[in-house]
Amino acid sequence: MSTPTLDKPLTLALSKGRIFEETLPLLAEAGIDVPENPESSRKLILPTSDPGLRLIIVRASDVPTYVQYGAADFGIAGKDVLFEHSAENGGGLYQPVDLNIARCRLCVAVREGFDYQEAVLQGSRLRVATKYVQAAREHFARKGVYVDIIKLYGSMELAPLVGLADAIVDLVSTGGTLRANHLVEVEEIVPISSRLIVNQASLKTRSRDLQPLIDAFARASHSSA
Ligand code: PRT
Ligand code: MG
Repeated sequence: MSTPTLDKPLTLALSKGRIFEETLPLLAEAGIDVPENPESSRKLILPTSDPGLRLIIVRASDVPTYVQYGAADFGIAGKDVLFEHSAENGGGLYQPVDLNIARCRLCVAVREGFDYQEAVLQGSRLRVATKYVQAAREHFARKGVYVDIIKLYGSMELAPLVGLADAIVDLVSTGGTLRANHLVEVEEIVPISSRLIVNQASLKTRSRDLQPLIDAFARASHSSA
């Protein structure tokens, strides 16, 4: 007699750091514990207390890619990441729940003393350094401001200080990083939080397993909002 085989566990893609930390309480509300911490264990595949669910730990900006290709059934990613991903790769990700975690805002910031409004009025071409190229391009196009976008992968705050750019487009939460570098926020582009994203095929073929977890995330995010 053959032994019954368990279904492959569902795979949830997460980045370590703030998204992992803020997802733990949502999983706990669904009765799911994660016994290991990715910071100390260095493991990239983590079991949970639910044999039907495992986590994979990937870079924040890679979460949509794992979900889009079905290597993860679902994942959690910031709207900033989702916006850049969909601009480059098209839609195709189902985004059923705003989890209201890892909240911040996408902003334009400049060096203290730089007259941003005047520069915009004058119609001078602004140099803008950012990791969020698509969001920045769209924002300035909407305003009718000509910009040269300079793509950076991190430490955007440095760019206006060393003459690489007039302005940056970056995420701000407490504002501490801007202050420490003598920068000021001059415009909010959009508030940011993280969303649950789901692979379309998984949603069809594994909905019996997935839907209860999607519902649990929705309930947990409402009770914490
Ligand atoms: O770090 P890595 O390059 O691997 O990727 P990542 O920076 O995308 O990952 P992570 O874990 O830092 O951020 C994951 C997600 O958290 C982002 O995609 C956002 O949706 C969200 N989030 C929320 C933030 C912040 N708050 C935030 N404050 N992401 C980044 N920051 C950075 C910001 O870029 C700036 O450098 O924190 C700094 C500003 O913080 P304050 O508090 O000083 O204003
Ligand atoms: Mg980071």
